[in-house]
Amino acid sequence: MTSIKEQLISLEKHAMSDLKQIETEQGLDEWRINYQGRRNGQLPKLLEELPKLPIEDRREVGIAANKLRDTLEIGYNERLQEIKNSELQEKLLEETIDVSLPGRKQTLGKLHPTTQTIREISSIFVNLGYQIVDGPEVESDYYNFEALNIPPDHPARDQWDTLWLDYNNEEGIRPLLLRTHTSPMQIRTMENQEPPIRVIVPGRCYRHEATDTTHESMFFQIEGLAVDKGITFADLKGTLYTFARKLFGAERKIRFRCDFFPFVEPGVDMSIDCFSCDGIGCRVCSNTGWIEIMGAGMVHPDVLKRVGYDPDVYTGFAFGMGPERISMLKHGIDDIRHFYTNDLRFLEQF
Ligand code: FA5
Repeated sequence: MTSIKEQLISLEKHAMSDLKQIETEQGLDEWRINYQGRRNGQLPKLLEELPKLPIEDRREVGIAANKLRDTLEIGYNERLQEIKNSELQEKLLEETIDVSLPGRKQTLGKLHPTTQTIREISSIFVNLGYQIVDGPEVESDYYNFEALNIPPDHPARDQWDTLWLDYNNEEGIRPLLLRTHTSPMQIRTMENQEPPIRVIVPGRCYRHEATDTTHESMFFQIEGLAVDKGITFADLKGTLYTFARKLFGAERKIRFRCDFFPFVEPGVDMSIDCFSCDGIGCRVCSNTGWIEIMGAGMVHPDVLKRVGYDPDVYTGFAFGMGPERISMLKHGIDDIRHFYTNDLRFLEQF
């Protein structure tokens, strides 16, 4: 029968060779339980035989057993360290940053195409001596309609249907609305300053629209107003021709036609020949060959009187244009709805 001493030597040999194969901390714990575990560990089990030994052998075997326990403990700790180091090494390798790789491209935001067009149009008028002013998008019935010669029940209200809001203050309930055009700012400007006036007003407008290729329910307008002594229809035409030539180039055709707006007399609409079909007629221009870009006219004498100006002394012209339609013309965009669907494939082109 092999002696306990020999069994201790064999146990050490096996334990140390097993230890070398272990690659994980969990494996290492299992190894420790197998050899040193209090209940069924191989070393404690062997030592249960110790009391059966003759007294003179016990001391020697006890020393050898303690030595083995230390060896196993040291082996365990060394292997644990090795495993931890190799895990760390792997982690470091995984997390290594290759500094020679090119960086990730950052996409830069830019101005919306409508904003770009508004700025371009505004700068043309600023160079002609116009001032840029701003006005409220939530308007009263008075400024949006009545002061512009559109009393309740006037048929012109039908084409400018919008969203209404009730505003309750000390004077009672006052109807407010989302403005349908920037023309209310004609009144507000004239109420606030004396002629000479040269202003443009860019801003959002709202209408109850069945949207199509050229109509949105939220869109922008740029209003223009010039009031002074001796302003005539020739000034209106001259100013708008100059503007159109600056913006579109001399080759684009321009057309004025009579139109009706209750707050001007006479009234006109100004159109540009269709960019898409060069005036032949297509889906974009509803087969007319022309795209209307603005309404204009001489400020109605009743409007001047309402703000306290003497129409025998002062005259003026006003115009209102849609920058989205102008953007469509300039860039060959065939549907106004692209502007506000937030599709980056569209927006990134500008
Ligand atoms: C008006 O809104 C008048 N206030 C313009 C005006 C001002 C006339 C001063 C005389 C004097 P109109 O409804 O035609 O008119 O609109 C003017 C321009 O706004 C149109 O030519 C078009 O370019 C743009 N526009 C009108 N409705 C829409 C819409 N639903 N979607 C996009 N653009 C529009």
